[in-house]
Amino acid sequence: MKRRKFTYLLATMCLVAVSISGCLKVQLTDPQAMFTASEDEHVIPFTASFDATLSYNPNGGVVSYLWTFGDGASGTGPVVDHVYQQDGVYEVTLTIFDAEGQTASTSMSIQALNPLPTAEFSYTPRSTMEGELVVSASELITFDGTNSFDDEEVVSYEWNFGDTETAVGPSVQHKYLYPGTYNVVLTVTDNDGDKTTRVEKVCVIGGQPCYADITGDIPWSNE
Ligand SMILES: [Ca+2]
Ligand SMILES: [Ca+2]
Repeated sequence: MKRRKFTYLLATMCLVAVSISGCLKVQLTDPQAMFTASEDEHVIPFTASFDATLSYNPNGGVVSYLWTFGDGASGTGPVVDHVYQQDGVYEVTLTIFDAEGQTASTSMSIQALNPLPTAEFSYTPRSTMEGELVVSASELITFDGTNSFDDEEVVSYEWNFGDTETAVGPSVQHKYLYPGTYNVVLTVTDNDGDKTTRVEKVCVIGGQPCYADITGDIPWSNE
């Protein structure tokens, strides 16, 4: 009975000791690095603002903030701005320092997105008939996509003329054999492999060739 009481007392003492040391251990001594970003995904170029004022140090203030933006640039201070000029995925790292030289770090990924290319094209010769742009069957039409553009470079131009025929190149020629309305599709690809498509209806009429400078007074339009 006495022995049991002693065991109980010993266990209680151990528990108390563990709680005391546990309490001492729980006391935070390390600084904690934290930050927020105004943008974590955006089309370039863009400015991202980073705010580390949530960071704290239990033993006094944070004395300095060091940032690396993942693209070779760095900065200091609790709040910083950085401009991303090139697309890619960047790792932003914040390191904070306290007065005793202790440090803490944290990181975040920033996605800087590639701007998509823009597809534009025109075609000649063409005429206006009853307010509609038309081209003639059996006439050689030039499709020109050179007004397409990108923030860097358009590297390919693919054409689908809507009559099962296709072509490749910035400026191409095509002849429609039969009258009708065709969807011409130009797909441009930029140097990052991103694509944009433009679709335009082309109205093909039978009869003789007509030219872009003839508007409204072509013989068969007055019938
Ligand atoms: Ca790019
Ligand atoms: Ca681009």
